[in-house]
Amino acid sequence: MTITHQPVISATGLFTPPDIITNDELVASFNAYVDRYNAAHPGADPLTHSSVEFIEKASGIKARHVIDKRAIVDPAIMEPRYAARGDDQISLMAEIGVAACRDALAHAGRDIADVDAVLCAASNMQRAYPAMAVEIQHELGMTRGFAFDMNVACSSATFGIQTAADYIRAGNARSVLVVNPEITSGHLNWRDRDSHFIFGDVATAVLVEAKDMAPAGHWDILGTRLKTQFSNNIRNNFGFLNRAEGKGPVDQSGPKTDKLFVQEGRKVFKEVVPMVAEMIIDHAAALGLDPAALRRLWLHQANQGMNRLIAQRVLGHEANEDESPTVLDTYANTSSAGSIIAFHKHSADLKSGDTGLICSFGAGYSAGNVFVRKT
Ligand code: CO8
Repeated sequence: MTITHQPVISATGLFTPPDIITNDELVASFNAYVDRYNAAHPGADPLTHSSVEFIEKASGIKARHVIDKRAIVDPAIMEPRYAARGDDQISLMAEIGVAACRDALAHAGRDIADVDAVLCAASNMQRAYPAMAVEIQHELGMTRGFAFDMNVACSSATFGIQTAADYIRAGNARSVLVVNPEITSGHLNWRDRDSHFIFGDVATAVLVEAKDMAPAGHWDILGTRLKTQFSNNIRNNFGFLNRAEGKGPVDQSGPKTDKLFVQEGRKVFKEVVPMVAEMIIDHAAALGLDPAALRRLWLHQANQGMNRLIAQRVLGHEANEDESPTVLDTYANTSSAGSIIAFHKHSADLKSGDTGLICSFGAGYSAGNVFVRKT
């Protein structure tokens, strides 16, 4: 056997929490909260109802999975309640990350003893340290190798895949798990009409390996490219210096707080679509690929309209579901996991030689491309 330094995707894994909140349930609880708030604050500017029709039309989202829906849809609470765990128990983020990793390992037929590294790449970490990745490494039973956390918001998975691919190209690792546990319900403001419908919880994992050890049917990584460009249009000011700044803990008594997810959705839409379309077209040209000939685009799942426009610019025609599949309708925006869920659920039918693109974009701004070819 010849040892190679060519990175491939051997398999992906998915963990989907069983709880589902439909738009109808979400809007009913939001509107009940609004009525209560307005009754309790007669002198304040009244809050306005949300609407199922708006949510579906503006975003394409119909439902989302969450770890536990009870407190989220209770108009008296409107935020998740996940039981605190002792330091001797596995943390929630690690638990769902491990489930996704096990699924990826099973799909690849890979023994954990062969894995060299775990990168936990996600929008939020449950704690500062020890790293979630190290806990996941431990829970998976890895007795060697290394693990660390990285956060590039919605682009965490593609940044993780390039990092893993670079380790393989450099000969520093041969098998790397990139895991994306996204408990977005923790940092979504369920009381904010502009954004309460956007996110859902999930975990995905991608096993990136050297080609010579990969199972049959793996995906060659033809090229990766990353981009960042500073923007305040997607922001969350939650952080360890909040206390020092005298801003106290997260105040969720009202509908607005900058310690949770806040965005200028219209600006994001307008600025990110051209940035991403141009990046894909330039990168395809650099790899000698015709963008119009791409068999499938697994795009970041934030907004159906954004994906329609990006796919149209890249392919040169309006894309159908086969060319640019959607998981946004049932999962909502799952931050870094979105494009990986789309790939996981909609790649088995591709034939040897088919070429496609996994692409993410989001806060930072940040964007990442991973061109892949089915073997
Ligand atoms: N119900 C009814 N009406 C509403 C609602 C609602 N819920 N919300 C807003 N409206 C109204 C507004 O008041 C406005 O009314 P008017 O015209 O009278 O002023 C009208 O609807 C239009 O409002 P918008 O301009 O806000 O609506 P848009 O058509 O722009 O749609 C979207 C809003 C869906 C947010 C859209 O702009 C969008 O999806 N943009 C892209 C966003 C995006 O891609 N973001 C990516 C960020 S995610 C990321 O990077 C990860 C961050 C880390 C995750 C952390 C976990 C939480």
